[in-house]
Amino acid sequence: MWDGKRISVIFPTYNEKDSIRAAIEEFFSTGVVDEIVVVNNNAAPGTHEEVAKTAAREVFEPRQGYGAAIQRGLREATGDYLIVAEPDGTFDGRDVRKLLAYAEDFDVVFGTRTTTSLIGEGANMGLFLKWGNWAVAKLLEFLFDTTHFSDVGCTMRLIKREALAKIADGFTVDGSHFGLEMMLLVVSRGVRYIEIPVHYRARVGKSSVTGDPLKAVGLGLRMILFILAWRLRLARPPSARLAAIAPVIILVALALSLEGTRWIGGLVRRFNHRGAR
Ligand SMILES: Nc1nc2c(ncn2[C@@H]2O[C@H](COP(=O)(O)OP(=O)(O)OP(=O)(O)O)[C@@H](O)[C@H]2O)c(=O)[nH]1
Ligand SMILES: [Mg+2]
Repeated sequence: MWDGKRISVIFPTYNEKDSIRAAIEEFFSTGVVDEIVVVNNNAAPGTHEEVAKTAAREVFEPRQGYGAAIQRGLREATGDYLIVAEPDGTFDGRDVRKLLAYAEDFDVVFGTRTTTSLIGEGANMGLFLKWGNWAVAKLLEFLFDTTHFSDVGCTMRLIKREALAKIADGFTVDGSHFGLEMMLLVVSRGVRYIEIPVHYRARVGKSSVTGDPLKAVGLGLRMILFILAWRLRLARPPSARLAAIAPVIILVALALSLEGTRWIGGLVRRFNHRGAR
């Protein structure tokens, strides 16, 4: 309980057999968590046995994917404030109280994993992932004129039950960019939100998404297109669509033209060099 509110934590699980029990114990040890709902998403053998040793409630979601699992958890949780996190050892139970402190003024509190001094030894948040997340977050911030965002991939976040009721009918993504869809729904439906720094630690076991650079780039591109598509769809009146994403088109054109100028310069230099021989 916190401030008279019941607190639920949602842990989607796929490949966290070796860390899930400790994660459940760590989050319960905060003393404020009333319920932990584990969403077993066709998880690794042995996961169920580990969860059974704890006080968490386990539900089974056959529809595969990060988004499908979290949506199920949000439907199952019974608390007033719902906190989503991952049971892979990356998130710190102590951040629960930080999210709750901000819940006094906001209906959704997003975490960000890009705060240098909170990135733990061995955490999967090198330069590429940190600045990649930051860049996509800035695109979202600019195109939707939001408050500060610096991460589009942080699972750890708090949502109040009433805020969830305002956005839940808009969930469509079962896969890895569900977290971004939730952010877009929050910023576009008049929900009060803030982003705050959370710890990000080394993962226990193997990552199935951002641990693979190719998958991470693919996810990043998908997220950029998803944000642009949302911006186009929400442009009012529809004739303002081009204007809505014009700054992005100009930036891309500029980057390409700079690259193009360099390329033409290189050609000219090579041509001159040959002429001089
Ligand atoms: N990959 C994957 N994850 C799922 C699925 N269903 C639920 N999840 C959960 O989604 C979370 C994200 O998966 P991770 O493998 O940790 O990927 P990540 O968080 O991008 O990368 P790291 O935390 O750096 O390992 C974990 O808590 C998984 O248990 C699924 O079908 N596939
Ligand atoms: Mg993870």
